[in-house]
Amino acid sequence: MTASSKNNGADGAGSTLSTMAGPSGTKPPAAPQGANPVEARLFEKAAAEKDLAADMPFNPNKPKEYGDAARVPAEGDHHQPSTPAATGSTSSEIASSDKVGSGQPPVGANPTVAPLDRVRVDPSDRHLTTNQGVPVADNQHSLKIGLRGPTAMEDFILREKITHFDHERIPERVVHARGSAAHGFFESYDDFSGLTRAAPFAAKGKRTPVFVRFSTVAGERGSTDVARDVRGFAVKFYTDEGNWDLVGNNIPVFFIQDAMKFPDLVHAAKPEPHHGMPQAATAHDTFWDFAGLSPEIAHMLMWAMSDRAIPRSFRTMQGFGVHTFRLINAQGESRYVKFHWTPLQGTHSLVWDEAVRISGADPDFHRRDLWEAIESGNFPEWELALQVFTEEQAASFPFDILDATKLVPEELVPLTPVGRMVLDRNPDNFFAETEQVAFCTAHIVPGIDFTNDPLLQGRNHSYLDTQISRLGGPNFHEIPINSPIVQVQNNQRDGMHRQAIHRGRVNYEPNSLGGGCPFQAGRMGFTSFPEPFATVDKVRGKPELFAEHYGQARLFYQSQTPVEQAHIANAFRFELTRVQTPAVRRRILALLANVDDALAAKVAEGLGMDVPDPLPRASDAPVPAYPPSPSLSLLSRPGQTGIRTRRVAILVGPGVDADQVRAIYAGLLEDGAVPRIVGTMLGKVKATGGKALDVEVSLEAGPSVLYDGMVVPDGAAAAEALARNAHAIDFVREQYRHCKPILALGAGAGLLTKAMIPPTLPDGSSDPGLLVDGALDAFKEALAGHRAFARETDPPMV
Ligand code: HDE
Repeated sequence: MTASSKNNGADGAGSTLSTMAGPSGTKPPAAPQGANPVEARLFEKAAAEKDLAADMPFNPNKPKEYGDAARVPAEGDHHQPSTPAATGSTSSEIASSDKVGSGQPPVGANPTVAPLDRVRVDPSDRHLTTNQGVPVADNQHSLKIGLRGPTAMEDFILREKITHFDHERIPERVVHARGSAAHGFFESYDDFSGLTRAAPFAAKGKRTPVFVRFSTVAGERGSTDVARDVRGFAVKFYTDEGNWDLVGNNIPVFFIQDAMKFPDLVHAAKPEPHHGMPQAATAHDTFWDFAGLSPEIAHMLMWAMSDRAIPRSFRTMQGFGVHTFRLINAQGESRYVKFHWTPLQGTHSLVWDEAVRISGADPDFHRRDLWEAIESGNFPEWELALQVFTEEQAASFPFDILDATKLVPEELVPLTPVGRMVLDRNPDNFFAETEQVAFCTAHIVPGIDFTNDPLLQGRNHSYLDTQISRLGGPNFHEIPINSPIVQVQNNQRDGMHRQAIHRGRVNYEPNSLGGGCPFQAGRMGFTSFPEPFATVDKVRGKPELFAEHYGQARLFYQSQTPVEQAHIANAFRFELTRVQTPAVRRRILALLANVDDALAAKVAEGLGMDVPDPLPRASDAPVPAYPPSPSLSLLSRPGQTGIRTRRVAILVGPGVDADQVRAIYAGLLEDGAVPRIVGTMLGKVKATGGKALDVEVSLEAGPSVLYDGMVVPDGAAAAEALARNAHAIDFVREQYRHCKPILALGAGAGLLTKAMIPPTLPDGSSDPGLLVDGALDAFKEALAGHRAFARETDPPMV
């Protein structure tokens, strides 16, 4: 080969070796002879890059961005690079090492979204290191000048450890700070693609991984689980078309109708700003002041003062999407939808006196319950049902489906079950998963869409925004618990704590230098429902139907059983008694007078006040009369899991019948209940026949409120000994007062007598939850029935 022919192929090679300017010819130079592998790749890369750019002489999609053509988004123009080198950042990426990896570029891949396995850490058989991986020889001492000397500034090991510790906390969620979460799956009952193209509903039996976080709303991160409060019920579906977050509550309606009022609502409900009290409670002046001046709250107050606000367990709560959403199928047809989660465990609640005591005995009551159930393989399960309705149906309803203070009664639109959700795995690490998970109502997938509910529209902004201060920047989607299971490919770059390392120089679209990639997906991507709008003005305000505040509050109250109605009245009495300003109390009574006369009268009596005139109504339209809706009662869903996971205390003292205790213990375990032998203190208790029993929990460490039922076994000496212990007497009385099933056998009944437990119900009939010398099976049945509310009196007699 002559020098001149060699030079022909190398024309412009100098420009390839440089990062600025180059010849105007289109033919790229070949690598000079004897080029090292990196240099050779540089030439290969330059040639391929030029070819790629030349593949796109113009942007063919531009005309499709305008007018009607834009209604059906076109797939972005894109071209395959002839070699991976074309889209790389560097030609030197082929250099490999333990740090940079194989040198083979991961074309078309974003490994930061791989399953959590990639970040799960286990230290077995490993020595301690610094965050830089340097082995730590001594983890007991800081570096000092002499044993008694000052600490050396150079102690980078101490400084790294302390500095990290100093920054371990992140801001808590501004609402819903206290929560607990678990992993699981959603399984579709069928192919529902006629209704929606959303991936989780695409096929019968299809499973989609989920992460679910339950929460209270008002309390701080360390507050009690059992405050009277709404519960969050947030589900993150890791679908194969991206993450879908259904960020709901355990109550299907909300306090307010427009996002503009949310900061006011939350300020009023949170601890009062001057003295920071009370924690996790609405029982104070500012909340009720706001409430009485915001009568759209009436319906929500009925729910929030009901036993829904003191659930027995996260596992015994319903969940609701609250807002009306849209379902869109592949043909682009839209229907309205409301989402309902119904627990297989049934809907069960605490009673208020019990909740107050649990806050002291075990403020982690719900967190522990969820954890224990999942650890023992009793996976909680919910059925997802939809209320699907058309625009025409919606127009015929006596309320506006964009108003989050209204529900769609099941009598108007029945529920269609579509799948089940099972929570079968606890998180490895509370902070990494439960604390860092970031839900957002705007995380939706093709097949789901928003409506114009003004609360939902505001939420769509708020959730993403709040993560930026809570999780420290815009890259929170890269935190492993938040990353989807599908590819994430876009041109968003940089920001605090960026994890992904993008190849190539293309971080914009359209581009030809990256073959047009990542390209817009076109029709297979997310498209918003093309909702038509009439000619309207830009205004601030609410539609007229939003002005009716009482019809559904009345519907809810009047659909409750007498026991539930009594609990609602008592909750109002409790909360308003704690209020200090009479005018605030009076306004709420005036609000209740618009809901139900008997309720208003009962609450007024409890406050030593008269019922004032009803609050003036915001609308002259008649209050719609809804037929009662029995499904609004908690008692309408006893559940299908019997006594599984119910906690039962077997109270023992010296002289107890050990054989009987063991038989009961085994009998309860058999059906999945969790028996515990409860005694005065830990250690052996001498039982009949020279036997001994091991106490598992003391009366002091595990008081009555932590159990769903109790057994007092036979044994005269034991009953007498327990009767001398005030904790045991309290235990029995609280079990009784909280309407829990009690089984007393033989001499064990003596303890009930000492505790002054009435042998019959107040009306003289037999108490179905009080089984003296009853069979274990009858006790189990009573336990499955949860509570003997018929025993309840106000005030309690025991
Ligand atoms: Fe939320 N809400 N919210 N909310 N919400 C938050 O987001 C907000 C509303 C709900 O377990 C925050 O990440 C506004 C209704 C749940 O992490 C924040 C409005 C419903 C959770 C926020 C509402 C909810 C939150 C705080 C009125 C039931 C916990 C931290 C326009 C359908 C999610 C965060 C989790 C959390 C704002 C109203 C449920 C500040 C502005 C209605 C379950 O973004």
